[in-house]
Amino acid sequence: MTKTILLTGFEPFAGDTLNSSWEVVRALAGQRIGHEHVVVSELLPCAFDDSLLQLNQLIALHQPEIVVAVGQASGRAAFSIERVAINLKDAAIPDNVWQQPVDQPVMEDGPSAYFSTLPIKAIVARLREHGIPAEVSQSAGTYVCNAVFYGLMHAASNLQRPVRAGFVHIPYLPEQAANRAASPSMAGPIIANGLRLALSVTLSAKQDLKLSGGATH
Ligand code: PCA
Repeated sequence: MTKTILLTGFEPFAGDTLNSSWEVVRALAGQRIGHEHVVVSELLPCAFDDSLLQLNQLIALHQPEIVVAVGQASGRAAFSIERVAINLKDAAIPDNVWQQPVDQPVMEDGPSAYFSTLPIKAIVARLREHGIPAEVSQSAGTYVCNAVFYGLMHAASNLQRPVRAGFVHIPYLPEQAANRAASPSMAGPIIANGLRLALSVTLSAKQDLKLSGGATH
């Protein structure tokens, strides 16, 4: 029986017409990873409340064994494998339904933070081996991506069956960066390959590698 890997990407936001996360995630729909896992790709709205509602419905519907939420991080030049989701919404810009929460919890009475259960160091190492820029990121921000990451880890920690889950921020696609001076980007096929590698490491790594992935600031 095939097992499901749920990959999510976001709709465009902040006036953009593209979101690299959805462009790449949808390109991976139906692909097989390893012998028995298949990718299901789903789109999330860039809206604080609806994204979490939909994510929970998708987890119930697809019963995935692994969930990786993917978001676009403008200004970042590398794959950012996120380490920690915090229980905080502090939106610098409104979401797509004009909500702009400031200093509110993602979940009342939730823990302050959840850690990714993906093998984040092993993923960074594998991507680098393949010549793809990657780093551990210590913050997914305080906007919709962090809220989805937090809600995902909360959901995963409350399921009966074990589900490994985490969040990956990716750069702009070149076509998004073309009209923005000095904006970093990464070609779609490279990002897609990086996501496939991240998923296959997640399937094979029983535990994470003890490699330095820290930051001094
Ligand atoms: N990036 C935003 C929200 C949606 C997306 O792709 C973020 O980093 O919060």
